Amino acid sequence: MRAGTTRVRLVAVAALAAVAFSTAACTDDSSGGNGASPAVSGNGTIKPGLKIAFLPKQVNNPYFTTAGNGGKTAVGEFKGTYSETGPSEASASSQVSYINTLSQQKTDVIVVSANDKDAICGALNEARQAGTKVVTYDSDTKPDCRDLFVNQATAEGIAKSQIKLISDAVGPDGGKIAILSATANATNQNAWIEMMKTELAKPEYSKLQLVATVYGDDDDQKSFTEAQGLLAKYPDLKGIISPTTVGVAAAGRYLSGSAYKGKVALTGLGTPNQMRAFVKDGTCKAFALWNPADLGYLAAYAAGALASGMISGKEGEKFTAGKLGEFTVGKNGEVLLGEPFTFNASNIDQFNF
Ligand code: RAM
Repeated sequence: MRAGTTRVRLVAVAALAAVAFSTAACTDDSSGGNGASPAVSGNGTIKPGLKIAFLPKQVNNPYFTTAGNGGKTAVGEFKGTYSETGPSEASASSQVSYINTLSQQKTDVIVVSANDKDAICGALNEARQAGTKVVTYDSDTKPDCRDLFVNQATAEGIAKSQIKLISDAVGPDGGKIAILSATANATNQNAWIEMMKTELAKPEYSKLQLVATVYGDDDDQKSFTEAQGLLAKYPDLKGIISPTTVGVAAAGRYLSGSAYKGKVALTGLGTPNQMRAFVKDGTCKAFALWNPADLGYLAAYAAGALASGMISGKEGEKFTAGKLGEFTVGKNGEVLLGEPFTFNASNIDQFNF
């Protein structure tokens, strides 16, 4: 894991250093097929013709559209067939029927961001028994329902960045803060929130008091209403952390149109395109994310390597993910993309996703 992690970090740092942020500068990166990147790992070649289906938490979310475009590019490079399908709501069991259909269609790999770590396990394991491989990306299931998890960043890394960002934005006097999350079952947000609580227990954050965690369900309107509700209940709130691209944009919209603009700090995990206006008008000084296109691209290569028998999900296995380079499977079948990146007024205009 170490070597792989270091390599991944180098790749991430290199990607972030230049205008590049790799595919970040492109809104649609789906040309595929003409890539210079060989679909090769240390252990063979990805088979052409694989059917790779992306199943995001929900389809009407720009974050997942960008991730899917990265996946489509990768699948094009190794001459497979890419598809995307999924629910319009990120509720716990909304993905089950899609998994069943994909399995019946003899999909080689389902690449899924799980709305619930347990609710889709039965369907995924049935699909696996029928010969489909399962890669989770973005939001994991229990490890025994999938072959690999492609993780965007460690929960510790994300939590540290979120707490540092809210602490800097609120200022040295600290005060009450709240979290506006996605759905109550989301594996990824729940892991991050748990680590944020650990981080908040550190002495340097003793002046920050987490008073509430609420859920906007990755629904724009519900997230807006929840942000409004937080301020109604805690008028002396000093900051909101929203570790979801849907939530942080909705909270930005609420705060920027309210008397709390510039008074209540906002940070979270957002896309530059959804947050640009709120950074420019002073509602949000800084927020974080990784490159969703790279996450999808890496997940697709992992899927291809898995379905070609080049890797099986065991710790220490290595594979090459096209332009992103070599990755190593870590503990619990986890592959790590890199570290979160911070966006602020000085760099946000370099990004378009
Ligand atoms: C939303 C989803 C996704 C999460 C991002 C940060 O788009 O909840 O799972 O990773 O936010």
